[in-house]
Amino acid sequence: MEAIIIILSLLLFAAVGMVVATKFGYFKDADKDGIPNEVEDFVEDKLDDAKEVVKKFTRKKPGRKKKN
Ligand SMILES: [Ca+2]
Repeated sequence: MEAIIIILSLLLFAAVGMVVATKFGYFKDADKDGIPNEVEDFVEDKLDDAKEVVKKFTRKKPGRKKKN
Protein backbone atom coordinates (compact mmCIF):
# COMPACT_ATOMS: atom_id res chain seq x y z
CA MET A 1 0.00 0.00 0.00
CA GLU A 2 2.78 2.42 0.96
CA ALA A 3 4.63 1.62 -2.24
CA ILE A 4 1.61 2.71 -4.30
CA ILE A 5 1.41 6.01 -2.43
CA ILE A 6 5.15 6.60 -2.94
CA ILE A 7 4.91 5.79 -6.66
CA LEU A 8 1.85 8.04 -7.10
CA SER A 9 3.60 10.83 -5.20
CA LEU A 10 6.66 10.52 -7.42
CA LEU A 11 4.49 10.58 -10.54
CA LEU A 12 2.66 13.63 -9.24
CA PHE A 13 5.91 15.44 -8.45
CA ALA A 14 7.27 14.50 -11.88
CA ALA A 15 4.11 15.81 -13.56
CA VAL A 16 4.15 19.06 -11.58
CA GLY A 17 7.88 19.47 -12.19
CA MET A 18 7.37 18.89 -15.89
CA VAL A 19 4.59 21.48 -16.14
CA VAL A 20 6.58 24.03 -14.10
CA ALA A 21 9.72 23.40 -16.20
CA THR A 22 7.65 23.83 -19.35
CA LYS A 23 6.17 27.10 -18.05
CA PHE A 24 9.73 28.34 -17.48
CA GLY A 25 10.64 27.39 -21.02
CA TYR A 26 12.82 24.33 -20.41
CA PHE A 27 10.73 22.26 -22.81
CA LYS A 28 9.31 23.21 -26.18
CA ASP A 29 5.58 23.79 -25.89
CA ALA A 30 3.94 25.05 -29.07
CA ASP A 31 0.40 25.49 -27.68
CA LYS A 32 1.46 26.83 -24.24
CA ASP A 33 -0.72 24.49 -22.18
CA GLY A 34 2.15 23.45 -19.91
CA ILE A 35 2.60 20.05 -21.51
CA PRO A 36 5.75 19.67 -23.63
CA ASN A 37 5.33 18.76 -27.30
CA GLU A 38 7.31 15.57 -26.79
CA VAL A 39 4.89 14.37 -24.11
CA GLU A 40 1.85 15.30 -26.20
CA ASP A 41 3.26 13.44 -29.21
CA PHE A 42 4.07 10.43 -27.03
CA VAL A 43 0.61 10.32 -25.45
CA GLU A 44 -1.09 10.78 -28.84
CA ASP A 45 1.00 7.96 -30.23
CA LYS A 46 0.10 5.64 -27.37
CA LEU A 47 -3.60 6.54 -27.66
CA ASP A 48 -3.47 5.71 -31.36
CA ASP A 49 -1.85 2.39 -30.53
CA ALA A 50 -4.52 1.69 -27.90
CA LYS A 51 -7.27 2.53 -30.38
CA GLU A 52 -5.74 0.14 -32.89
CA VAL A 53 -5.72 -2.63 -30.28
CA VAL A 54 -9.36 -1.95 -29.37
CA LYS A 55 -10.29 -1.98 -33.06
CA LYS A 56 -8.49 -5.27 -33.54
CA PHE A 57 -10.47 -6.93 -30.77
CA THR A 58 -13.87 -5.40 -31.51
CA ARG A 59 -13.91 -5.57 -35.28
CA LYS A 60 -16.24 -8.00 -36.91
CA LYS A 61 -14.61 -10.59 -39.02
CA PRO A 62 -16.65 -11.26 -42.12
CA GLY A 63 -15.86 -14.45 -43.91
CA ARG A 64 -14.76 -16.32 -40.85
CA LYS A 65 -16.95 -19.35 -40.51
CA LYS A 66 -17.50 -21.54 -37.56
CA LYS A 67 -15.65 -24.81 -37.72
CA ASN A 68 -17.89 -27.85 -37.94
CA1 LIG B 1 1.49 21.73 -25.27
